[in-house]
Amino acid sequence: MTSLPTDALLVIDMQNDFCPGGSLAVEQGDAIVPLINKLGGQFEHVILTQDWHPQSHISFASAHADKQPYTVTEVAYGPQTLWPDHCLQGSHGAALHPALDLPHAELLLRKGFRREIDSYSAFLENDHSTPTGLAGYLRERGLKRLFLCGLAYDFCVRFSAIDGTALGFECVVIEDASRAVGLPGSVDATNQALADAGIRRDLGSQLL
Ligand code: VGL
Ligand code: ZN
Repeated sequence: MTSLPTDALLVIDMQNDFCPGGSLAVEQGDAIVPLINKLGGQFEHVILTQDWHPQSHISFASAHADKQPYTVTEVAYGPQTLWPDHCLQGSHGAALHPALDLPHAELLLRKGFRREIDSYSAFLENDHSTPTGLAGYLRERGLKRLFLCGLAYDFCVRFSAIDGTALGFECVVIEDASRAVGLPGSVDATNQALADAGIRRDLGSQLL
């Protein structure tokens, strides 16, 4: 495909901790790296996100008494899924996957750096009100249509696409360039939420 000067590829959280061997490994998380690299070559504008948590982050089960990873707890802004410690600021696990080859990426946006608020979405933190600044960046740069890929399909890709759409950007999720954590029901819920929001899912192999 020929991407427009107003298109951007948004590569979500392609980090070691979300790949096999990492603390919150997504099955086959690393298998999408070659396709993402190829897609990157088709876009003038590439933006990366990086999950970037401090010690004792609110999303870590270890930061709560008697809580296990992959359960849900109630925090000030509502329900929050708890995870193993992951993507600690400056750690190897938080680093981008070494085979990711997108040297022309224009922005690396870090999120989830406030101890008290998690951020799945690249636009709004999990309180649904604290902005990350990405919408302003895209608007100032005249970027209007986003192709989303990366990890994880059912969390950060999902909520980035939903919030991006609500904020006025046309979002397309590249399904074969994403992989899901796959908690019970999470993929079905994601497919439904994307459909309800009118968000198109496409195949990267079709875009190349
Ligand atoms: C993510 C769980 C916790 C993601 C980040 O990138 O989808 N999932 N932190
Ligand atoms: Zn996280």
